Amino acid sequence: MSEEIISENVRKSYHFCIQCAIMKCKCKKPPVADFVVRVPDGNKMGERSRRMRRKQMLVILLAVCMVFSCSGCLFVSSAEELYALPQGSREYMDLQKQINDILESGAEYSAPLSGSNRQAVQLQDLNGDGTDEAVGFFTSSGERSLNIRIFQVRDGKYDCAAVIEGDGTAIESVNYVDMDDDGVKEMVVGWQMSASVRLLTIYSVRDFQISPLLSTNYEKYSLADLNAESGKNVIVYRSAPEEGAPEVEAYSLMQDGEITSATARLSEGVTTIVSIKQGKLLENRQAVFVDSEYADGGLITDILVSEKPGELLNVTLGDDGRRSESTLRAYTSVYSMDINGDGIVEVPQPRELPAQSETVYRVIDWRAYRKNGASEKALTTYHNYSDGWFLRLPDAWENNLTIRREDSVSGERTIIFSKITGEGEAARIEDFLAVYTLTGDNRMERSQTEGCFVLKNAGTSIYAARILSQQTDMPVSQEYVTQNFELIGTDWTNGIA
Ligand SMILES: [Ca+2]
Ligand SMILES: [Ca+2]
Ligand SMILES: [Ca+2]
Repeated sequence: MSEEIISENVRKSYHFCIQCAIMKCKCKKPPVADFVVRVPDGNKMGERSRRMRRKQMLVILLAVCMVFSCSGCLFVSSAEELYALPQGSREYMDLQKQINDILESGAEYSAPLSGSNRQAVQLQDLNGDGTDEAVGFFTSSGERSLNIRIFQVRDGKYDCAAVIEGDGTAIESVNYVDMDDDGVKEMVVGWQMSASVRLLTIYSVRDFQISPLLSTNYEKYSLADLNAESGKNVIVYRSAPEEGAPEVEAYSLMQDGEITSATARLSEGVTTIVSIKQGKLLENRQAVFVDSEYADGGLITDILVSEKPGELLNVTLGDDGRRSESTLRAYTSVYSMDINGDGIVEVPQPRELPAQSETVYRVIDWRAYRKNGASEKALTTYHNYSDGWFLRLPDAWENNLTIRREDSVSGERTIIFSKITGEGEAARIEDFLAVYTLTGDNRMERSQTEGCFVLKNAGTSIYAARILSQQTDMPVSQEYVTQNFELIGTDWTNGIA
């Protein structure tokens, strides 16, 4: 931000009452926290700035709410207070009053249970006019008690423009997606009908006229964008019938307002879907990668593509059409992902290394797929889950690599990479690289001992390495290790709606 812009700003202090979760709360409870937001001067603020400010305040409020609701340190006493909107503008005060009226009439909030949109009141620009609508989720007494109210800003105030009513015990999830690219988002609502039955309904909300386009049972669903021709897709997953494989159905909304769909099957033996990701195949074509638990153990990946509306193919099913044999693996800690950031999703295929003891160590070959089901190795990693890091391995290490762990020193966990030649009694092991996870009080000193170099300093842990020897056919350098060492992130979202 330039000096000029900063000079136009004024600092405003907002008292944020954690006990009430309300900005500028006027309750008499002692103040718990204050924060300062830098906002443009009111006289110079355009409408866009005002909108940004309102959004900024709401984002901060929701972020703080999430922090406190996730940390187990809940000061707020009810959902009503948790989701109270900032009362800093006429529109929001008006919306808050309308919501209060709804709540005082006996309704309660009924926020979606899962997915990424879980607030009881959500802001979404449904009609693409640049102004957010507010979408509130409630349950009232009586039949069809679940209801979703859409509030639109008209003449500077929020009015209830449409209501979606539904049966069931809860709203399982909600998503907003413009399936036909007409500038108006469709609403995808999962209704929890009973403990085991879910109904997915896609609504058109064009001109705030509610029109159900489709209702279907589902176990899970995801949003995807498989090709330009079919717009954005809603993909529904249904559990397997008694014999056979789980069904997948991809829905597209065509320009004429009709829904078309296509079905495919996951592998026979799939029990539970654990991860759904969209990404590219080697041919640059978009695909959906579905990782599932398999039979009595292991993971299997099914890769789905759609070249045109009304078509859905599982490209990894084997010749017998029963299961995606090439992706089946016993090791279950890692799911398909874009491991090297090139947009292509790779499927992990663990490979056991020659062992030095009874403990088995594995590296992971990450395979990229083609539309015909063939695959190529993209790269190999060693994933150390217990210490939270992984290393991309050079191709030159592919043969003769062996790994062991040494944890004998307190506060120091070590993985040793070695070259192994010969077998059994005649095996010769030459260590060439050690990677340390240092956690003791003296971790900084240890990371600076001779030959040691720091890979990442993560606060309570320092990751460091030492080159132990140079083997002619297992090249290693400080530069290579530093550039190819990564911490395993905690944001491995599984993409399941
Ligand atoms: Ca709007
Ligand atoms: Ca649309
Ligand atoms: Ca990739």
